[in-house]
Amino acid sequence: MRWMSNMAEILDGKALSAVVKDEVRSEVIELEAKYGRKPCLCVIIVGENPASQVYVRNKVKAAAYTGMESRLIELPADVSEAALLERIAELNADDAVDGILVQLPLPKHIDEEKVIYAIAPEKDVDGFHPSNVSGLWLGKDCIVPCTPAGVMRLLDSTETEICGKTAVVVGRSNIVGKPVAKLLLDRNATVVIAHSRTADLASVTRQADILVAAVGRPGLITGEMLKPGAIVIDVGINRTAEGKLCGDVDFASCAEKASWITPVPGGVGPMTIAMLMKNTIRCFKARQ
Ligand code: L34
Repeated sequence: MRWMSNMAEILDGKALSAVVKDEVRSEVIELEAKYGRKPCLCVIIVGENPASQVYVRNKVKAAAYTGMESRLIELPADVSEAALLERIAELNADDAVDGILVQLPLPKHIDEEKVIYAIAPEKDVDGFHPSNVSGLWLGKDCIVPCTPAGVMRLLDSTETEICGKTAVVVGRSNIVGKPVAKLLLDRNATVVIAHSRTADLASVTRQADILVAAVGRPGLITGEMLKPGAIVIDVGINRTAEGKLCGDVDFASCAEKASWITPVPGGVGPMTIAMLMKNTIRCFKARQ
């Protein structure tokens, strides 16, 4: 219960991700006892994008923490599309592998869509394959992309009713904006999707009881664009010229208006990784 206060509570994604990873860790023990093997996640990284290297390292570390198996496949930036597709085909056929993730973005000479389509849907821990995307939109029980799943888990941790609330999602990407909007709709929120062409963004965001920012524009959302008491989830991960991480939300001004707010770093990023662990467990179970 919160009493009157001008400052938002911090929605601590790092702490919540630890809870989720501990859930997975217990489950890995049970699954190994039951099936005689551990879930196995395979992560492919192409090239040496420093941000991707950090994220992938965090994924492998998280897998190790949960006790599941993991493999890291590092391919050179000039690997051919055909060679990458061949590696994916091998992993699809490998019964010891439960989850396959190809870290995005890929070098320009590789067609990301082809790569995503090549991953067996039952091993698609990102939930990016069209068969999982269609499942999500048709209301099937299917693999939900990690970042959107993490956003929902963060919202649930506030124990706020979502049903009937107005949720504004700023951003319409296939990997965040669109799936988050669908998940909020499934919880009976009234959902608005705003984007770069939205006229008078502030008048839209001021309607939001729940605001999810996923556009990749540092500091786009400021306190004056919020309804007092809004829950603010910042999916942005932008790097300043000095290499500092910042979100799409101007934290200082928004923290004075919001009831809850995620920090960057330490908000959605760690939750993305924790939900990847959950998705790997899910794929493992479905393959048994
Ligand atoms: N295939 N590609 C695929 N799946 C994904 O789910 C991703 N994503 C996005 C980029 N490409 C992908 C990620 O893994 C973004 N993303 C991601 C994962 C982890 C973190 C951020 C983005 C993360 O760990 N963030 C930390 C800070 C890390 C740092 O210091 O740079 C945080 O506290 O926000």
